[in-house]
Formats: sequence, C-alpha cells, structure tokens
Amino acid sequence: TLRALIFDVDGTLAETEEAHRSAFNAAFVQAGLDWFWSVSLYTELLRVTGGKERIREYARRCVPEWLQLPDVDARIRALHARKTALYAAAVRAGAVQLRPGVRRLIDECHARRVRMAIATTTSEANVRELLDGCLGADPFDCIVAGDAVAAKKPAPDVYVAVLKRLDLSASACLAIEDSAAGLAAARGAGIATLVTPSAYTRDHDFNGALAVVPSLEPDIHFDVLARWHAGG
Ligand code: XBP
Ligand code: MG
Repeated sequence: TLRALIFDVDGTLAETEEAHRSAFNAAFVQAGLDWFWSVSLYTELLRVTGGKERIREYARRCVPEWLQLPDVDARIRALHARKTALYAAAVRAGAVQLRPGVRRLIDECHARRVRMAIATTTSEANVRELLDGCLGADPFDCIVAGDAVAAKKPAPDVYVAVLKRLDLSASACLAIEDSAAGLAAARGAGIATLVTPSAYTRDHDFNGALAVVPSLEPDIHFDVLARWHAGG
C-alpha cells in the first residue's frame, strides 16, 4: 500500500526555474560579471543539477579562463550565496506559486494520514521560503536537500535519505518529479515515480516513469495514485 508521497520542489511543487534564472543573472551583475543565462542556455544548463554545479558547468563551457582563477571554489560559493539571497527575496515578493493541484493533493494526503516528504536538489532554506510563501504551513515529515547528501540528483542519495528518515521501504512510496534527473534519482532508489513535466523539462526522456501527466489538475487525486501504485 501507498503510505507516503515524496515531492520534488523545483518544477514540481512550483515553476521556480524562472525565479532561479533571474536570481543567477542578477547575482552575475552584482558580482561585476558580464554573464547572462538566456532561457535556451538555461534549458541546457538545467541538465546539470545544483546551482553551484551549474555555475561551474557554465564556466567550463563559456568562460574556461575564469575557472583558472586560484580561488574559484570560493568565488562559486559566493556567487551562489548571492543568488540564494536574491531568490529568497523573489519568493518572498510572490514571484512563484504552487502548480495547479499541489495544494489539493497535499490536503488529500493530510486527510488520509498519508505521509509526505521532500527530496530536492536545492537548499532547505529555499524550500522553507517556498513553503512559508505559498503554503503557509509545513505538512512534510522530512525535507532532504541536495547539500545534505554526498551526491545530487540523478544520484539516488536524496531519495535513499528520505526513505531512511520516513523508515519506509521504497515500495510504500511514490515520488512526484518533473525532470529526467529527478526521475533517475527516484528510480535509482527503487521508488515508483509520477512525472509532471515543467516548462523547462518538456523535452526530457521520462522512460521508466509510472505515468507522465501534464498536470496534477484535474485528474490526479490521491486515490488515482494509490491505484496506479498498486498496479491497477
Ligand atoms: C533543481 C535544481 C536546482 C535549482 C536551483 O533540481 O537543479 O539546482 O535549479 O537551486 P530538482 P540551487 O528539481 O531536480 O531537485 O541554486 O539552490 O541549487
Ligand atoms: Mg525538479
């Protein structure tokens, strides 16, 4: 039986990536860099999960000489800290909303005493900003963030950590993801996965998903997920 839903955050609970992209670009300006991530470039860069890892990947591709600076790790950390502060301010200003059906599905789980958790690549601070701003409550048993584990998605680490924190087996859970990396992470931990592609992940390959639906609304009720999860 289905005992818990495990949610991804970016792209799944909310379309956050435009706010992330704007925050990256503003951080570059503030740091005096003439870097700019367009929608099409960001679509490619998103295949590298994690903001710090994404900055490094961009530099590797487009400004390799920058990577030769002696204190490059500290520069990446500082850039990313600046980006995180800008992102938090944007979320507080109302720049992101929950995707359709998310609040309803959370309420359904709550009413049925189905447990809920978060498995994300972003930071716990970013998740808390989003929950405070969009949900006004924290219905999740646990939140496992990218920097809390050894390897980010597509590695299964965040999902393995969530299963341990919930003290549930993979077969008792269902993950909800929006990206190929997220799907690989959940599947790597043995968890059946529903995919709701987001604006930036429509072209990803979702082979191996339990189902792929454009949105949780109007059809994806908890009872539907429980039936799919049971194989019926
Ligand atoms: C989300 C990410 C994150 C966000 C930015 O992946 O890859 O890096 O884009 O957040 P997923 P940070 O939805 O698969 O968890 O800058 O805090 O990393
Ligand atoms: Mg995601």
